[in-house]
Amino acid sequence: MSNERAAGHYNNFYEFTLSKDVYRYVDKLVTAPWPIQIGGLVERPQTIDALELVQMFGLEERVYRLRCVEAWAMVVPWTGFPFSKLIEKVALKPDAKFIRFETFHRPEQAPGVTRVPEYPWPYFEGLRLDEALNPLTFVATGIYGKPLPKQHGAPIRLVVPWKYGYKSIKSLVKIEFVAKQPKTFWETLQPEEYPFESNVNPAVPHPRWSQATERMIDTGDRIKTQVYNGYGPYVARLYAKS
Ligand SMILES: Nc1nc2c(c(=O)[nH]1)N[C@H]1C(S)=C(S)[C@@H](COP(=O)(O)O)O[C@H]1N2
Ligand SMILES: [Mo]
Repeated sequence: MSNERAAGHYNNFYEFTLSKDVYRYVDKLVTAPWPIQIGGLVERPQTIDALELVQMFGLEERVYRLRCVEAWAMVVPWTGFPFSKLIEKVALKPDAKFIRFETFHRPEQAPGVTRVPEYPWPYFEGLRLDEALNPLTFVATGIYGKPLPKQHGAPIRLVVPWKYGYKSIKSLVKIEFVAKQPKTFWETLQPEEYPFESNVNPAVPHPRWSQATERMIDTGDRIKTQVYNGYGPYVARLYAKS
């Protein structure tokens, strides 16, 4: 596993800053109460607080690799619950095929957004329904056995370990089930560099750099990147052309 301090001092969270020392800028974020709106193509749309979700589903721990598209990586123990538990609770309508996720938008608490006004805030992401239902897709409320520090996406975030890190959207406030593939934040800005699917793949270089290897943020070791970030046995069948 990666060193806890290193993991919490090298983050991407553009709402606060474009630099990696996010932990210096997060104090003003208010993380409780934290209502999350769950809606769209579901039978039981609802607003649930992050704490209530934890009480409802309980917590388990998962040690996952996290691979940023910028070719750095870490291995961290998340606590949380599988995303699929949430789907059972809201009951999907049959035409729900994708999910759109959204982060908070509070320029007074996260002033980084005002420094890049050309970005389409609030940060948003998306998954196919079958990707979201995969048992690896995780909702994290903690890391290293503690509640999530703000720089890691407090109080609640998504973790999709076989995709580049930007798919793992932090500080979630909205989950919407939809019929058509939603746009994502990075896809809106640079579709060739950050496509919707964005599975980790060492054989497909980013237009501006190789994805063949990655640097571990704590040790500095450079290691080979694995296809699907090493989770192929669990997810490759999602992408097998029939
Ligand atoms: N809302 C939001 N979520 C986000 C980001 C962001 O800037 N804003 N950055 C993403 C990127 S690029 C990565 S690599 C991971 C990093 O997660 P970590 O800082 O907890 O390791 O968060 C992702 N989630
Ligand atoms: Mo990233």
